[in-house]
Amino acid sequence: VIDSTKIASLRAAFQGRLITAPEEQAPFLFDWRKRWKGRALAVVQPDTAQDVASILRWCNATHTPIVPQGGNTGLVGASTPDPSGTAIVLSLARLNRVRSVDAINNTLVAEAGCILAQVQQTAAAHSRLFPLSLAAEGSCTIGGNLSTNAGGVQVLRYGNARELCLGLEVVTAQGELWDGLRGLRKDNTGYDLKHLFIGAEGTLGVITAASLKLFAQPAAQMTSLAALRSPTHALGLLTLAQKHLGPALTAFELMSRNCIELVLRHIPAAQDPFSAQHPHYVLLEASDAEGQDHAQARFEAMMHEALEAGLIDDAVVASSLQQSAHLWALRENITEAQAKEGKNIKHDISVPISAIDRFVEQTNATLEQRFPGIRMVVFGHLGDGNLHYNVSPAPGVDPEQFMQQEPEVNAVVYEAVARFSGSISAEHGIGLLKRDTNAALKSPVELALMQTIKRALDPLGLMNPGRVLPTAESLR
Ligand code: FAD
Ligand code: 2HG
Ligand code: ZN
Repeated sequence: VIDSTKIASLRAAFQGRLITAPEEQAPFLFDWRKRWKGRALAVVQPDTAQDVASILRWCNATHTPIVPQGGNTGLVGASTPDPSGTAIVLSLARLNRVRSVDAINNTLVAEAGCILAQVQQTAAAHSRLFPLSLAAEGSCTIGGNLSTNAGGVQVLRYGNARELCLGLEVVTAQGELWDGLRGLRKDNTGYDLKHLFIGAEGTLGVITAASLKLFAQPAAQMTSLAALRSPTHALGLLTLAQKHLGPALTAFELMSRNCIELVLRHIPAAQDPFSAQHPHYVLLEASDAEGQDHAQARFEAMMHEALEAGLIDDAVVASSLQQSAHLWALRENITEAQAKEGKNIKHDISVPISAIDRFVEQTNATLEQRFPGIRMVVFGHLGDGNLHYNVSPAPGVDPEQFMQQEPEVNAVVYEAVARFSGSISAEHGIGLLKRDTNAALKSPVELALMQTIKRALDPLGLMNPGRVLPTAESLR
């Protein structure tokens, strides 16, 4: 039951855009995978950080839970409300201004609702690079990227969202505005508070703006798709590429054949550049500071050695921006294609890079034996030791029945992750999807420290309740 008195009082406290009509609220209530559907008291779209602060003060006074939302592209069920209808969705979409660019300091201050692609374009307009890059960049926001500590395809060279942030502006759970937008590379003045809010998935406060690091744009780039036999060969290629290219190696993405098949089936413009099929592929990108000839000579020397050493069976090297975009499309459309294929189970694991081939070999074997015909849709950021170790049902298997096996599939994968001293969430976060598994795997000391931080910053438990950490109720 929607509380109309409460909505009237929110409307009075906040003069901005308030969405209460069910058809207008709908896109804010579902997650990208359409896995979680909730209800909200209202969707609130403030224009300024001061508006955010006044909304949070109202939420404190009325004990109303808050679900911050950026582009709603998160994959772990953290950006949509629960079915109770008691929370507000706080959409940051209208806080979308780039406040300043300092090309000498190599910094850019963006509001939380800026779309990632908009920030990349603004940096490029100043001949600078903002290197965070992921397939959702046309709709995800800087606030969401920082709140999930997003990774993407260039972490290998530039680090994840945390490493790209120098300062934050935050509205605390109590509704105070903290201006921590310092653009400093060095600042040892006590606890580094921004790191509490980065990766917190909206459970500690609301990010309203960020000071971001910019870099020099590369003078030239080389993109190649290499076909190879196994993840072990891919590790050999990674070592070789790092030896030849050092920090110029900016992306190293692994894909199993099933990934390419899904993209070819569901993405109309996609084309297989090879005439034969191969078990695995690696998309490599090198970014060179010196220019095209230098880039090409170094890259081709490396690929030649890889062929000679039998690490790769075939390769295409893009000779135009358009060809490079086609190769990247095979990689960037896997998530979309797997969703079009139907229900699937996702894992976003990391293990030490040196163990990745053994992890894949052993875990594939167990899953294929336990779930005959299961399709391993394995891809991701091999250079970071992070794989999207996803699975789709065998053709013909009822999707609902397959999803009922999720706990069993997860148990196999997470046992292997533990055996290889890995993580169950490398870059997507915990949200609702992995909350209880994470709580079971963390040491009691680590979990208690997290709960202490949560209680200190959000004593009423209003910030994105039930996400990341179990609530008292869910533990009962
Ligand atoms: P949302 O989904 O809206 O929110 C995510 C979390 O952040 C929620 O907990 C929300 O409450 C919180 N939040 C949002 N804004 C704020 C704020 N201003 N203050 C406080 N909390 C806030 N992720 C990767 O890491 N790497 C990838 O390569 C990658 N590729 C993807 C590809 C596709 C096709 C899709 C659909 C998703 C992909 N993701 C990837 C996941 C997702 O895009 C990222 O997690 C992204 O950072 C989420 O940004 P968002 O603005 O959509 O956040
Ligand atoms: C990617 O690397 C994303 O493309 C999405 O992190 C992963 O679909 C997924 O599981
Ligand atoms: Zn990823």
